[in-house]
Amino acid sequence: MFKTFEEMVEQAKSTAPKVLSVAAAEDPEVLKAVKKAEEDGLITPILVGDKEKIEVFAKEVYYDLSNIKIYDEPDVTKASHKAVQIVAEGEADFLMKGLVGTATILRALLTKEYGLRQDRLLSHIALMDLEDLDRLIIMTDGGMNMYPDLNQKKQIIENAVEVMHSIGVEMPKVVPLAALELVNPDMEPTIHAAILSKMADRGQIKGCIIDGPLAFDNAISEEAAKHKGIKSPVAGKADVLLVPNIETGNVMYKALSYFSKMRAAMLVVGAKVPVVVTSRADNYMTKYYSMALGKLMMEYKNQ
Ligand code: COD
Repeated sequence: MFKTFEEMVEQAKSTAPKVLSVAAAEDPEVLKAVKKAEEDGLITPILVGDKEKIEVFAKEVYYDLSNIKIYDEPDVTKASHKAVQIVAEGEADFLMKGLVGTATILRALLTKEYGLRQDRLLSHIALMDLEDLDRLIIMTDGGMNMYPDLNQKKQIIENAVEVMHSIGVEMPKVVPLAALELVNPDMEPTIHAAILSKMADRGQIKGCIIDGPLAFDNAISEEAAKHKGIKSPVAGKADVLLVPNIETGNVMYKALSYFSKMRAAMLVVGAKVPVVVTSRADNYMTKYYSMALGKLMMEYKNQ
């Protein structure tokens, strides 16, 4: 089980590089991340995008592209489809979003003909390494599913649990977050949380322990839970935080990244291969950590 990103990266480095197809690679932070991941033996890149710009930015970040395969496609939608096709045809092992909107790359990924979709929901996870926490924690879904219903929340949890298993957490503790710890019939997230907990108790969701509703403080702080008299196997020990909607997840992620010392790795999971999906504003190390996690996840799925 990895407790820090250093351990995660070390593990990812210990196996042969995997081929990564990068959609719209014309961005200095993307190229810096790809360069570092290549130098560290994590990946072998295939770049898709505006070749002229890729070459200009590569010079800026001192990246020698002479041995790198580049597909010239200045249109970001077409570049996204090309990058997905490269994975679908087996030329690359997994996929990364570069300087393109999340919805654009996700639509390319969801295109049925490419065959990367499976019969399950795709969802976004952010694995976070927080300075004041002694473990890695996932927040989901702050990037793909906007207003998930109960069935979608079940699948979002299952996807996050699979990622936790891939980093060695055998029985992750999952908290469906709400604004309080009691079921309030007027607050849907509390009702969903209670049902999801019961579904896990009855074996309808496997490989994890779920208990909720809990508020954020009681999910991550044993002190806070104790203070409120909450008795729960997951209170203060959450490995996975399920947020009720995309806004909560997006705001939580951005608040943590601006106001605390946080490192993050982000993927869309649930397809045949993991997809590195970071915000365009995320720095190169977030993209690098995401590649490391993507590689581990890919290897876990292929075991
Ligand atoms: N998993 C599996 N299949 C899906 C999913 C999913 N999460 N979402 C849609 N599909 C399938 C549908 O069943 C359908 O067959 C096809 O894909 C198209 O579905 P639509 O019409 O609902 O798809 P879109 O293109 O309108 O929306 C899909 C997006 C992923 C683009 C959309 O959900 C979206 O824009 N999400 C938010 C992304 C975003 O802006 N994030 C920004 C925060 S960083």
